[in-house]
Amino acid sequence: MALPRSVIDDLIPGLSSALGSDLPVTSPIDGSQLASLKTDSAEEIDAKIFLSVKAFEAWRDVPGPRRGELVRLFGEKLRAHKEALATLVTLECGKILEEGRGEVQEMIDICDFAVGLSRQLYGLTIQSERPDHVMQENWLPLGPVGIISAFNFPVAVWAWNACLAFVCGDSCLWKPSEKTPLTALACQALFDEVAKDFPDAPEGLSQVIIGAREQGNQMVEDKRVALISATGSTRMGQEVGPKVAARFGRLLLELGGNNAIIVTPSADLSVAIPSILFGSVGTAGQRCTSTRRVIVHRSLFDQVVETLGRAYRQIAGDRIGNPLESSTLVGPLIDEAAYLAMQEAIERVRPLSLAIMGGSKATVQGCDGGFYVEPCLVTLASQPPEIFQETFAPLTYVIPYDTIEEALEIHNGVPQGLSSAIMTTDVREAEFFKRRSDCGIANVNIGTSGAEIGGAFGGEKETGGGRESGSDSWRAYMRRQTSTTYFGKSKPALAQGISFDL
Ligand code: UN1
Repeated sequence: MALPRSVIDDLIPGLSSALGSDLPVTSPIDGSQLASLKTDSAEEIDAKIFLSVKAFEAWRDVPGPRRGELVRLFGEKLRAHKEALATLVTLECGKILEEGRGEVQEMIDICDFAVGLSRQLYGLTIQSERPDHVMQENWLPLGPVGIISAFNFPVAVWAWNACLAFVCGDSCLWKPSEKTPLTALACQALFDEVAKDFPDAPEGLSQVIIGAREQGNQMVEDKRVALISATGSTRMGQEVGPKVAARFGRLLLELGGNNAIIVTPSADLSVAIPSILFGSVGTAGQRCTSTRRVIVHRSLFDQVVETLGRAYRQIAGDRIGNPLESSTLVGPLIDEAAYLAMQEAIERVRPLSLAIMGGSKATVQGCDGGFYVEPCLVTLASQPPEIFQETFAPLTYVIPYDTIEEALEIHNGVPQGLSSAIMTTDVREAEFFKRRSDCGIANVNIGTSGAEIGGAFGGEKETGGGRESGSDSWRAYMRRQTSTTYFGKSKPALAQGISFDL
């Protein structure tokens, strides 16, 4: 199947001005080059940050619902270009087209959410202890927001951040993964088309910075960027976090996960198995929410391993392939480095494992330059520290447990804390799990991946503590102000009953 490269020019009309020799962009489908871009120079980044400050200063005074209208129009634009953008997502990051569509849908959903939110950025009125005083809590626009996104959700995670930031009155600078800059340019072009007919939208409200670590770092270290929202590995977070903290900037981190599903004796396996399967091998295991560990009650261990094994064999049989083909369930890994990291992780755990199924390189006809793998299932007698590191690949460890307390101990025994799930029909077990799981997401009879945008998304421990997307995550993009007003006529009273008379 020839790659549908025409979507690149269709979605990025100004591509020629972004071309250069610095950054070759390849498709993980077959390793072929899609384009080569020039990266932004230090001066260009400086100018973009300057423009972002100017854009913020204008945009913050536009009424919230009007800001929401711009996001509504952007959502409409995305609806109109959903199929093309989904195709470009697949072309550039390799996820299957169905999931590419899902990702664009996630952008549309967050647009809708943000439009409603634009009329609901509520503050508080607070009872004052003094007569004729009123206290308020106001939420005010924050400033330019720097977004660093990862290759695996090249557009949705930006939209979670940007759409909330826009309705909150902020401008945005986006440094996409160097592996997926074309999808970023496509989103920027769609946004520009909407913004050009929207007189309230200042120039530079949304901008893209093309580059890698060095270019992202310039934004991270620049005091003018009020919030850095970064999605990626724990290692990246460890680098970015102290730099932003040192300049007293705001930080929102979405880092690695090591997500587990606990399968209890009362689990309905017709619910559990598909959830484990989608969580483990969906997106070729390249979601931060992917299922990395399955913690199974000893009474069901063999049955679960056997059933999963059958499904894995079926996938290895004929469902690994070109992600543009509708029969494919598992597309390629992003690149060779990802393939090697998976092999290394398998070798690390091999001496400790009971059995290893799959994990070999798969050949896909017509996609010779791509890195395709058979999903890998590793059974272990207990949880070793060798599996504490996140491996972005379809590599899942199955571990037995005897008591629910022990299951939670295994579950919480990793450094990350993003997503978790339990398969149970026992309400007591479910509630125990929700109270004890140390993750930001704790699902019952639902897998670890595929969260809806309405909830706050993020995790604890080495996942970084940030929350994005739904619920009250918008607060990260605004500054909180406490304001006390005295409307009396006599000498105002002091708080805490202090008298200070001349
Ligand atoms: C990510 O992998 O960085 O919950 C985000 C999910 C998706 C988002 C994943 N809605 O799996």
